[in-house]
Amino acid sequence: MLRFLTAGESHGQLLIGVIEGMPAGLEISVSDINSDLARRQIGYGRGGRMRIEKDTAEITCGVRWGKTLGSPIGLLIKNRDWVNWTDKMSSDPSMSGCVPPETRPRPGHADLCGIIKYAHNDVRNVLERASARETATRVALGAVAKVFLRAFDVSIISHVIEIGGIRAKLRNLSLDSLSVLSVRAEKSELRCADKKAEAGMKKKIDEAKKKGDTVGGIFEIITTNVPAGLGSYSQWDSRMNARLAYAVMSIQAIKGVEIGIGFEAAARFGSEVHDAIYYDSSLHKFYRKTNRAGGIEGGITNGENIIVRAVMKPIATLYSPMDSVDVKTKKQFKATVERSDYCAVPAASVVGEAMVAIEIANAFLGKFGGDSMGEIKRNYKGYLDYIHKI
Ligand code: EPS
Repeated sequence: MLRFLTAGESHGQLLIGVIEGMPAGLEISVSDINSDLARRQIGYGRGGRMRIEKDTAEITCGVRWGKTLGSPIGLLIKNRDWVNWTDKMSSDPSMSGCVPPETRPRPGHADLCGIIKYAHNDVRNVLERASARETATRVALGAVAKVFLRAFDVSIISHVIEIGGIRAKLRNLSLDSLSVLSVRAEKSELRCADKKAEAGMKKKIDEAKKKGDTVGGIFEIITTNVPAGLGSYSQWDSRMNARLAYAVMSIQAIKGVEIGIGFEAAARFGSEVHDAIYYDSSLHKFYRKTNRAGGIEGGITNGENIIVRAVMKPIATLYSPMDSVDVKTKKQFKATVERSDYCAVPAASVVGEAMVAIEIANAFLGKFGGDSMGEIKRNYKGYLDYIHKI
């Protein structure tokens, strides 16, 4: 089983991640991780913090001479902004009270619920960990899962399909055009493959910025070459759709997740929702001409691409803040203004890739598991041989 933990505050010294369950013998280099960390930082509409940080990871444990040992892999990412926060975020009790507490919670953030729950009197004690800065660690750990999946030719791409109500027109892409989609998304400042929509989205972000407001959107994650048979209907928490939804829903600011056509299924006839089954005898393969199920039926992958979409709400920190209540005086005030982004949907799509990678790698290891890459490759080959003989 693959599992991971992250630790670290947004303006603390560093972010830490540990992933356990990766087999021995996987070749991994820090550049595999750093390229995804850089992708997470890009995006039109991001705030000042991304000009300070240049996220890079150090692999501190679990890898020797470029190969995993089979032991937990530890990663750390230093926060460059820490130099501006050393006293304010110090663990040293003598620094206590060096800045006054933040007492005006921002609607939509964890601020108020967090101070109630943990009995804090300073919103900073909540927002530091609730911040989406934590997703840098997830992306780093997800990059390890992606490297693992790549060894089995499974790849994951993402792109932004909507920001501030402006929608890209790119549905129902075939496998051939997926690579075009990915190249276009990687070139776009908004990770959007539709140039016209991208221009409209930028205008929306500019409008939000002018008003001191923020905008959200929708991104899509497509995983290709996943074998049929991951996940199971046999228990609620084995279902692949449920596992992916949980993983993606856990990303900060995500308010909804769809698999395949998702919510659209509500308005269609069954014949317009399900994917008819065909068999290609030359390839010894079952296939579909449509993929409305998003690659999952009965909680099990069916061999088609896995399609997950997620809705990100607009970021909760507004430069024109909403009404709030000072938790100390109970007087009505405007919420605290923290430096933040106007739109972080492109970054969230990279985080989505990481969470999907971890969950699919987890299911893959559950089915073909072994302690070394060689063992898993043997198991996987045996399964593919079986599938071709069905
Ligand atoms: C983030 C770092 C943060 C924010 C953003 C994500 O930096 P700072 O708070 O120092 O400006 O840009 O965090 C939030 C949106 C949030 O709600 O906390 C990052 O590294 O992604």
